[in-house]
Amino acid sequence: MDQKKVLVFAAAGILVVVGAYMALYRQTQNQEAMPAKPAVEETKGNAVSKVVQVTYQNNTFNPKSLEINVGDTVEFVNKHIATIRASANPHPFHESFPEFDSDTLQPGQTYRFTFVKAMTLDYHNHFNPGAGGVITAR
Ligand SMILES: [Cu+2]
Repeated sequence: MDQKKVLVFAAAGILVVVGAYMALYRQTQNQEAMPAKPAVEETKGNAVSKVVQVTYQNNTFNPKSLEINVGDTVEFVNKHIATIRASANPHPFHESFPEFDSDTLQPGQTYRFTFVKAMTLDYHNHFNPGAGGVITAR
């Protein structure tokens, strides 16, 4: 084998190794680009549905009044020092919209609810019924 052939084989070998490395690298990058959990914005038809946060702290929902689009999700975050429960009015039986109920949320826990129809939801913290809020889905 002369020197020229050796060089050609070496070059071809390097190309194969580099090509394989790049293919693997690209695959890794694609995996990293995959979201670990559902994206905050998800497209449904033409509309973009959002996840909007409502926090609870110092016996207050924030924001107290919230307007969203049908299809949006509201995420309740308990930043309070005590257990809360977001429930539809009226207290104590929540009969205006019982399917909304967050059940018990410990401090730090969250509850997500997706509004699938246009409505106005008046709600409160079941463990402190004077603390309430309103969500309007259009
Ligand atoms: Cu209640």
